[in-house]
Amino acid sequence: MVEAILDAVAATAPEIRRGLPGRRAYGDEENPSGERRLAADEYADELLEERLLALDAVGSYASEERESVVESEGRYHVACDPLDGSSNLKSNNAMGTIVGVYDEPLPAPGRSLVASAFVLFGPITTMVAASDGTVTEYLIEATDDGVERTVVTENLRLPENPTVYGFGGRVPDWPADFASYVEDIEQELKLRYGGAMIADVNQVLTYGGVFAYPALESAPNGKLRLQFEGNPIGHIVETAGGASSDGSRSLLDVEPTALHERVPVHVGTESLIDRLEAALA
Ligand code: P6P
Repeated sequence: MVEAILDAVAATAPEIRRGLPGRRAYGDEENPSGERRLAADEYADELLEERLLALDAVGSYASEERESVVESEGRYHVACDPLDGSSNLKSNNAMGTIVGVYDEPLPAPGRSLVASAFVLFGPITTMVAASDGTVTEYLIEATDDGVERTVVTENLRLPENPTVYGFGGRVPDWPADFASYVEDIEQELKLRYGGAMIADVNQVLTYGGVFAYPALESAPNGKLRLQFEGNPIGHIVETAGGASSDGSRSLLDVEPTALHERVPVHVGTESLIDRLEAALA
């Protein structure tokens, strides 16, 4: 059942990627988080809604682009960021799709995730998926016979020694306690920040380190959404042997209150997340 959901997301990826070149313009509407919506955002959202709700396993579909949940009959509840980092389309940088498969109606706690995945539209298209306690990386290719999902990394784990960091928000908008944490980290690691969470998190999964879109003075809950970004990415990083935090607890332990609520997101090598929580305590 869960595999069918991951298969559908993988099968839709090449079609989303092929649709990007002609959809770089902003539409007239904003998403429920008040962000301008690209034609590509709408396109990816409509494709994923259609493909996922067609599955017997899917009982509801929600996305960053829609105000409310679309109900159906199946067991699992899917939360999507159809095109995370879509503002990178104009500059031709990486972006992709985030999916969380919850076993409870949305908004749901991260602990009810049975699978999480992101598709990364980089130089090649890959999918990183956490399910059954392990993280797997796949190559996604469109072939004459359809879409192939080939395992390239089994039991993906963060490296022992961290190398990279990437922090969102503007430096003057960082609270003093986070800024002091950054002063230490930037002495130790290399900056890797590209404006699409999943591309930056994939650097952390590959090289070890920490990604954060923290609480800001102007936005105490940060920018990223718990249901569509924080929970699935936190689930993937924790399953890969790392840690996640909203600043004081695992993202998966944050009790949800609203479908589009924002949460400060910090994910990466466990020792770096421990140091972050000590700095914000
Ligand atoms: P900023 C993309 O819009 C996103 O939701 C995340 O993918 C990314 O980490 C963040 O926002 C980028 O935000 O403020 O750097 O443009």
